[in-house]
Amino acid sequence: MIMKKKWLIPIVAAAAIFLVLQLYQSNSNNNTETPEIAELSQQQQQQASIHEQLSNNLEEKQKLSILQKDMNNSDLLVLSEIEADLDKLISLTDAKQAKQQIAMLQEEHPHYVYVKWERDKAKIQLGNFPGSDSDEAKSYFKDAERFFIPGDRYSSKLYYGKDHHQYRVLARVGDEVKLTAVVKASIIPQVEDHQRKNLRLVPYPAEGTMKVESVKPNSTVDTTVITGEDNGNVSHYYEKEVVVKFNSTLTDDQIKKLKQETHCIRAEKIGETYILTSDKLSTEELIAYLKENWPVSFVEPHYIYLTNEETTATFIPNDSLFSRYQWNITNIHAETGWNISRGSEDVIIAVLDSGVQSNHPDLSARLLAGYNVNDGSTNAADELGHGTHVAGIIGASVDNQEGIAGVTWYNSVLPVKVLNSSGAGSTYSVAQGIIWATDQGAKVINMSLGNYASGDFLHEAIKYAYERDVVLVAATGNDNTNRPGYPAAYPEVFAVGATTSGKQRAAFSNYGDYVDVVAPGDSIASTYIGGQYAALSGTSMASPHVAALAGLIRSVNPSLTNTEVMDIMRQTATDLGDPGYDQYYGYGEIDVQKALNTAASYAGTLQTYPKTVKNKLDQLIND
Ligand SMILES: [Ca+2]
Ligand SMILES: [Ca+2]
Repeated sequence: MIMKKKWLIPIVAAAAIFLVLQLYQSNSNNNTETPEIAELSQQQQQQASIHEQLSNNLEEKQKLSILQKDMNNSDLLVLSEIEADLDKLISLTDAKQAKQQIAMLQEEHPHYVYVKWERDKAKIQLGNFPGSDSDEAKSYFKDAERFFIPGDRYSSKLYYGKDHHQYRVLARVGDEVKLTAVVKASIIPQVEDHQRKNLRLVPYPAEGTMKVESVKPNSTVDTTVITGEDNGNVSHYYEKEVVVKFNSTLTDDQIKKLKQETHCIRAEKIGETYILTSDKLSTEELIAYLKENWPVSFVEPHYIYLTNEETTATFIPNDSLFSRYQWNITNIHAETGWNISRGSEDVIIAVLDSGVQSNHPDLSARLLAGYNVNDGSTNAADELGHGTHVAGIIGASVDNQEGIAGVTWYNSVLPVKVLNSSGAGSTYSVAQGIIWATDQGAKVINMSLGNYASGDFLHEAIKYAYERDVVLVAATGNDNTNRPGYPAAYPEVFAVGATTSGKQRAAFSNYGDYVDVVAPGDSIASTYIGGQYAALSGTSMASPHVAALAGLIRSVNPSLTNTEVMDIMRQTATDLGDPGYDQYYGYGEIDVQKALNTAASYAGTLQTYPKTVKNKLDQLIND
């Protein structure tokens, strides 16, 4: 069957964009003159300054738009997950059961600060209602009450509670049950803070310090590529559905009239925008009717965003965010690859990062007890979010009706905390982490981190792992530069750049002759701290796709050596960009299905045959 991945049209709360712009403006750097420029004539000075500003502006604008997209998509992700959670709750008609489920939901996802479940006269309310005393919050509650037809959904604009956090009121109407919830929108500021550092929009730990990816800013514009995905395929939309915004707030009577006249079977309100679904009128008829009879500020089809890729899928997991957001899984042909292998818990993938949230409901089942290199403890809790996101891409529980699907179903994930809460760590701590993970039996190590300085001690640790048959995978960095970053550029390490859903190199992705392959790294949906989900961009997000593939390969054929695993990933990649190997895409984008097919039947090539035999002899001798 043909399956298409779709991004819902990002209906973005205007407030969120405003917030980003505000913060951006207030943080923008005042460029100080360099002595060199000061000696030039005033006119030259002005020109140079304008040129520099333009370059910086373009680079910043691009990164800012990536940041904005990540924030918007993270908000959409969280909203979608909330929809799935509320859909589950609304099917519960027994009050006692509902109470249990709501309590569990609040424990796993603390952002559900208040949930009300009503059926006839039975009413359950759990949690606090922040900002309930504000007129704004009250008006949203009143607004929510106006949605009463089964199938109706309501989602308010974001508002600030007294604690200065943002909240949103949501309502769902089922056949018998009505649900109202208040959800803390903590993901937006978290992702903003995180990605401003990650994409180097704010100054970040100095060079020489290991950090989340290589982040030296690059001010040249000539090598900048524009991502192609914005020009993507937008010609598909939901039938009998429109997105409409009115010039003024509708009264109760007006809403009633509107629903009647459009034969509305479902109304969804997001901020000030409605999505109306009719059981009779076509999209065109709905648009014509609304334009003619109502003061609309805009009305348009409810577009479905599709990636260019269509593939024969044999399995669609039921994870609530999968079909809408996880184009990355489809682009690398993981679903079809899962017919060959879904991984093995015996093959351990270590994640050297900021730690991992050990009790995330979509991740905990895959996690081994971690290690914190900074203090030698077993506490590898993630304060930053980065490591939890990376780990989810590798191994979030698949087909559990929750959140996202990882690339592997069963491989064990070993959290090794080598970065502190600010996302920085030393070359020494990364080296220690590599040695520790190797000694623990990790068969694959993912390193979504790096810098531009090569250290002997780090290289020694890399060699230590490499000689012990570990596959080492690392991100190239986010500066659109060909300056080699480490550990990615070490010859023993498999270097990964990032692609978009349209299979273009991501605008920020570093390149060079050390790049092995590329993998999805643009607004990737994954697990996030606080039992949440976030969409993040970066080569940090690309690398774990490849680490997961290495884990799957070693699960389907444990006799392969690390060099054979790397060869298979290179040889089976889909060539992109200029024909053959090139410095932007390496050997191309990984293909899980092809790689696993090859791995399953791999008997060694002529070149690697002697090594394979030696490896097997060594194994026999050691056994
Ligand atoms: Ca899941
Ligand atoms: Ca190529």
